[in-house]
Amino acid sequence: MAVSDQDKRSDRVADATTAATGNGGELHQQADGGHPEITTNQGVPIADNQNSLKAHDRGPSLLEDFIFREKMTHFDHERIPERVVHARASAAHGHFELTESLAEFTTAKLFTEVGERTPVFCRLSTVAGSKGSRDTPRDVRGFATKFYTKEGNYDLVGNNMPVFFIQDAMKFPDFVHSIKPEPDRAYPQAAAAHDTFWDFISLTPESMHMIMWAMSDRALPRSLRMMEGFGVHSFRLVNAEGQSTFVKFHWRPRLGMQSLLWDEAVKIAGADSDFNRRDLFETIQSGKALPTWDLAVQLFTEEEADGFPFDHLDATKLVPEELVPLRVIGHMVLDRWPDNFFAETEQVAFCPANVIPGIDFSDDPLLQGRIFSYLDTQLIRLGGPNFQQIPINAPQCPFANHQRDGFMQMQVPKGRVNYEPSSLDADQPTPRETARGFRSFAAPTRPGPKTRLRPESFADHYSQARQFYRSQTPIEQAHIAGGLVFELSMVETVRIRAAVVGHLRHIDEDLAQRVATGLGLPDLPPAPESARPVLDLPPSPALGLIANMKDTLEGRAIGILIDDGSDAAAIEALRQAATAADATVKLVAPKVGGATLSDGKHTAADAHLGGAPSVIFDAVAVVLAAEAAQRLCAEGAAVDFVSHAFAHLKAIAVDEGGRALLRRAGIEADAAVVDATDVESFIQYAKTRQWEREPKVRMLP
Ligand code: HDD
Repeated sequence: MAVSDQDKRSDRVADATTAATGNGGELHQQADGGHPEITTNQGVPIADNQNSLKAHDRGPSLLEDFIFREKMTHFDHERIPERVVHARASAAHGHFELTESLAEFTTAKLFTEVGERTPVFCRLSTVAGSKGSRDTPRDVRGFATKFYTKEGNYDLVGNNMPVFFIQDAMKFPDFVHSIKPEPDRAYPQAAAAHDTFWDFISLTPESMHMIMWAMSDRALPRSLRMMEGFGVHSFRLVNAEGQSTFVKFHWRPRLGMQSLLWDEAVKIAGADSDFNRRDLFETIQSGKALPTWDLAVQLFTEEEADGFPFDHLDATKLVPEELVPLRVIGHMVLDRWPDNFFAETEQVAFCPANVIPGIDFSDDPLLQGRIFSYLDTQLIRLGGPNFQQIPINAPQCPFANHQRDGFMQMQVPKGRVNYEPSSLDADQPTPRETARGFRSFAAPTRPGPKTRLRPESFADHYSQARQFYRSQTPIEQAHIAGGLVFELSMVETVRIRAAVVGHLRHIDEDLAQRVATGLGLPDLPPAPESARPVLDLPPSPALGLIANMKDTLEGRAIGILIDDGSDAAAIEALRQAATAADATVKLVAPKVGGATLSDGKHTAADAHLGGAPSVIFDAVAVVLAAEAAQRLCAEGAAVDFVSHAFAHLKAIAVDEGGRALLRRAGIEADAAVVDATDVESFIQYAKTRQWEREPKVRMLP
């Protein structure tokens, strides 16, 4: 039966009210200022966007339907290749403000003009997973910042860990292949816990330092706002006299660091696979506890570097803060979510080769390879050489040259001169012989034969790994051991498990023993030969995570479980105290419509109990009337709400009803399980995890 004219009309009306803008072109505003008119990409008004053209009402579709073909063809081409690594990410706009000038060391205005605000776009990613993978795998996080400076775009493309798995870019494709899903079975997604990764690692001793970081809770950030960032490599700053100083960049979160527990991360993956993205979006929309990092630098000369007991050109080494202290020079605030995910977060193209006058590269062989790789990857990913013209990639300062044509050229250069030098057009861009232009630092090169040798100075693979492990608190050490036991338990080849434990013996015998015991290995495997004696470097407190957490609730979340009859005054007191401590509060109820509280008023819930388990909160409260408590004792999600909060070392506030739920969950209250009326204690406990509870709720290796 044909659709009636009446139906067609209402279809069209409904469509028009939600009309999109076509393909990013100008909106076709109605003369009366009403909604935009939907058109084809050629600007032809579309009369019916719901029905394709057919020979008759039940007849075959007609090839001449250019409106259908255009719409479908564009849809068929909507996807571009995802990044081979760092595909999953969230990003935001913001600014960087300089507070201390580095004019003594660099000509880069970004770092010399105090008070200057430079626009930035910052993309924070996981590494191994695909674009649609979960936010909370055990993984390194990418920390890429594009500074739109007055002297061109500067990209600082770092990670949330200061070292890397390999020393030479030549190994990068193998490393990435090994961590990605295995090529025959196409799993596991977003996980290092499988044979090929650990096979590669067991044969790559230089990775051991990074493995310590990756097995620590730094690989499980609670929020992208609560992790550090590092430029990793040494770069050069070059001043007006042409002198160079090495620099390492550090981003330090104003909210302090916070991490998830592994069991929590696993459960969050199911409860909210967009956990970190949602957190970033919601916080930027709210304008509170905005993502803010101080930018700090470590500066050292070539001569100082020559005296370090390691080679700073080796990206598996860090420069301890005790050796070269950090200087905070400014801060970055992210305060604007992108208007369109694809146009900005997906199409942004970072390149470590994007430096500006006054900043230059070091000879780190990992960095040298990156200088090539990123531009190359953008050419295939974004389809050709004009990707710089995409708004998110274009500089915000004037730019001009004679690069022409190519796929998707958006500019319309005028005139006959597309070369330089030229005498035909005096207005053509030419270099200016001023200090403004980029000039590479005139680093002396050593005479000698070409070689593929790794330098001797890169040969110590274990000393800094040991230093990292021994700088951790006992809890953090247990978590590293636990991470290793889990990961290696997922490795099917027993020989590989044993080989990794062999390497651990060089780092710390006790760690190796704990992991061997956790894996049920009958004997401690032999340690492979180490090219260098392993040094006992002094512990560095800066390497710890717990030591760098802040006792604050700012930017964190409290969940309050309520139901009909819950004590309205108690809920209000908790809410007020948490809000005063700068936390967000969500009311969780068995019905999302809410509950009628003790004061007879109906209160809407922020979340349904089934969709808001306690893993998504930093601390929880349970305020229940006796009858509701009895009901919820028979609801698994409610019992899990408290038992998981307890097992994840969170503070819990309960009234009588809440206590009934605790009893049902078999929880023996400790100091951080407080009465709901003791709001002050609850807020105090909620600021940190209850680490001392951990041995009672978890078998630590
Ligand atoms: Fe890389 C992406 C960080 C080594 C090759 N890398 C990428 C991103 C980050 C990093 C944050 C995502 C950028 C974005 O958000 O779009 N990569 C690092 C760090 C490294 C590192 C901190 C070591 C210190 N990377 C590295 C090496 C190579 C690459 C040695 C190759 C020689 N990285 C790439 C890439 C990617 C990339 C294949 C994938 C997508 C992209 O570049 O744009 O070119």
